[in-house]
Amino acid sequence: MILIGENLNIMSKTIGPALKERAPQPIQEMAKAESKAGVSYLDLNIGPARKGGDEVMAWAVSTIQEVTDLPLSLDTTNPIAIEAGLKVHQGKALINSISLQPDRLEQELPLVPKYKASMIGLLWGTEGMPRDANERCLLAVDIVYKANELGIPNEDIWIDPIATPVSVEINQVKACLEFMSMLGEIAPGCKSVVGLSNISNGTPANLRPYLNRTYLMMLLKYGLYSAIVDAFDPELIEIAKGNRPKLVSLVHQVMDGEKPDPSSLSPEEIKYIKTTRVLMGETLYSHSWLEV
Ligand code: THG
Repeated sequence: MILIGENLNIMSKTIGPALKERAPQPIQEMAKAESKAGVSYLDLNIGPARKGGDEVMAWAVSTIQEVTDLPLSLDTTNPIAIEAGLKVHQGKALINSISLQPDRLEQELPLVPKYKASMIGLLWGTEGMPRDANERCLLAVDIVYKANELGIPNEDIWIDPIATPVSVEINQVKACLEFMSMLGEIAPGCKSVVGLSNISNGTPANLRPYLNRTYLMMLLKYGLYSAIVDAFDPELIEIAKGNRPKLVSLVHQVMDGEKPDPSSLSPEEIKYIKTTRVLMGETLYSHSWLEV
């Protein structure tokens, strides 16, 4: 599967100030470190960037592409900044993201064919966050239809069902999985992408990787194509590269309702089983879910 590194992010303690001060070094170091970790795209998240977003984006894209050949995922809600980034980007960029708000669609959708880019279709509608898998389907059909009208082929549309924190709403975590199982039928040929770290937002830092990795394995059951990830979680990268087949099949067994014999399992495997049950909504989430 395709991995998109999330670490070039305005929220980060090193990257935020570097973007503001136009300091190339921390940004180039991060880009090189993410490339070395094995991701295929670099997400460049400059936040809403309402003022001067175009200059920051153009500068950051050029700065990053001086040290890596990887394509970038241009992550901001400011359409002017997106276009400024596309203008200087070498190779095929990924626009992150285009949602279904009419003004955003109108401004941003034409950028996809104009710059021969691909796009993340974010399933966020006029009424905000979709409530369940069915609302996600309606939004997906809508965005694919509107993109196709402009000549954008399905292979250039990466659908993002929006992953939400497990500590906030377990039903949304389940809805995102359920939607993934339906995507292939409602939008054949489209790709899929999930912001994996969202799932563990607000949970203890040392436990976040268990949630991120487990949700990844669960989404893989439904053929997830790509994910925006912490490039510096080596175990997550191994899972994504297909190097943990036994663990992945264990998680899938639990999803199918099987009850593996605990005496045959390692303590590490038991942690993943517990986490799978939390993300399925079978066990209530608490910050100490691995202890119970
Ligand atoms: N879908 C799409 N784009 C997205 C998201 C998505 N872009 C933003 C986000 N979600 C994915 N990127 C991140 C980046 C960082 C973190 C989570 C998601 C994160 N960072 C740590 C924190 O905030 O605690 C550490 C920050 C740091 O580096 O210091 O959790 O869903 N299309």
